Amino acid sequence: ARIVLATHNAHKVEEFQAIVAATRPDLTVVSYDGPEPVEDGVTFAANALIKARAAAAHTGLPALADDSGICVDVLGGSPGVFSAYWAGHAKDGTANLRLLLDQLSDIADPHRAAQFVSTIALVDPDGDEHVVEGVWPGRLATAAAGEGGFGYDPIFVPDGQPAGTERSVGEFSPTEKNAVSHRARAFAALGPLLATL
Ligand code: ITT
Repeated sequence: ARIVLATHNAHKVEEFQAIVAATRPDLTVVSYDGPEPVEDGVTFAANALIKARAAAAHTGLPALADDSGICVDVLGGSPGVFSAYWAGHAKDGTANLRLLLDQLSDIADPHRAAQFVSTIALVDPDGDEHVVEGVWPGRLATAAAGEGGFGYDPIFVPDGQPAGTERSVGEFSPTEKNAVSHRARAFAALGPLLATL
């Protein structure tokens, strides 16, 4: 089956292509270069639906959209839906992560808990709509490390790594990240819904 991926973020496209190839090779993911709707929702789900509806309407294909971000406990879940623009209007990943590190500069390790969240909307051209979520728990590092991935990856240290060997997602290979990321978890949660396409 063919499915359109409603994102203009090249990193997300790359990650979805890899996740789909590894877990659902029967699906063909088509990229979307149509109009970009205004993302004025206040939740990940609302924004994911806005993007998926626009792409489904424009292409006539089932559409997937991911709205995602980093949620820091001690900031009450921020940056959250504002992750892409945390340091201003430009989508400058380095400025965003620098600001977040500054905001946490007085916070000691046990209180640096954070999670990456990916919310995926699946919208059928007939109007069927579904929303699923994937969460990747961890904590914020005190300095950026690694060149891999995008956005906040260099300052996010996922849980579950043996003590003394902990790395940021910026230090993960794409294969490592795409096996366990918030995006991979959300995509896996779509499973049965994709079977019907
Ligand atoms: P589209 O709306 O076109 O999909 P976008 O980059 O604007 O692209 P979002 O509105 O969902 O997407 O913003 C997500 C932001 O959250 C993204 O720009 C990063 O700053 C951050 N983010 C999301 N997933 C991430 C990941 O896997 N690693 C690092 N940062 C991530």
